[in-house]
Amino acid sequence: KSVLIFDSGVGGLSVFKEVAQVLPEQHVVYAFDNEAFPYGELADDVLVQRVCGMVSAICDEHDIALVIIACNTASTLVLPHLRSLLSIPVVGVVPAIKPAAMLSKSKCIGLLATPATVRRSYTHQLVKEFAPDCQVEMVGSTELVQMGEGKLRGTPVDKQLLKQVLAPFINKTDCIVLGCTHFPLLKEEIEDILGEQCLVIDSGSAIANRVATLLKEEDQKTSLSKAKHFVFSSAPVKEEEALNQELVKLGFATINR
Ligand code: DGN
Repeated sequence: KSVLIFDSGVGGLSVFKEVAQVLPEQHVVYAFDNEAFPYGELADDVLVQRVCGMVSAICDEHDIALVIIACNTASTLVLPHLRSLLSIPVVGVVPAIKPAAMLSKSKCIGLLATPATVRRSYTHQLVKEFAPDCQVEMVGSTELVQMGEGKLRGTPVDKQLLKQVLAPFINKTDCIVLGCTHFPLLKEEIEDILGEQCLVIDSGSAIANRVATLLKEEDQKTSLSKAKHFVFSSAPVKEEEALNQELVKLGFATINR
């Protein structure tokens, strides 16, 4: 049985890397909805339909033990719908507000996510529940999603633009949450700009541990094979050497377009 990791683009690969660390033998299917990318710009009802449609179709066709929605934009909206459709565990990735509030000394924290995640009532509820004593600076950016996609394809990161987007956090917050799975791909550059005094955290390793626990509870057998992982996209992707190399490096053997 496989674990399905789903995102609108390649951001979910940041979650895959964490899962592969904890469960190196686990067979993974990675699917991305490049036809509807970027999710941060979609209407809520469109997003619910797309994610439910694509994920349930893949689960019907493949032997999937567990689904990870490796996208904060989708998770903060779609999880209840998806859980009512599927009979297997569905793990979502949502902003790590709780650990940030616990780690912050100054009680001034930041959330860097997509514009949609920053708007979601789910996100505001997280803040109310887990960071009531914190001032939370929220920045929604689609440019950074594009930057993460670009970096994985070999495009140099525009540090000037990154600095502009991060400006509300500079010398202000002592901990920021990467609330979009594309952003850990830019973690080094973000840390360089924010400096040592600001912790940069994401949900990746917590998700990987949660997945390991759930699989153990379900007593799923991991699929062992040399050619471990498969990739699916909702629309053909043009031949991209840098992306291909990255996928091969991560152990994806078959790329289905
Ligand atoms: N990677 C997605 C997230 O975590 O929110 C968003 C990417 C997008 O489509 N905007």
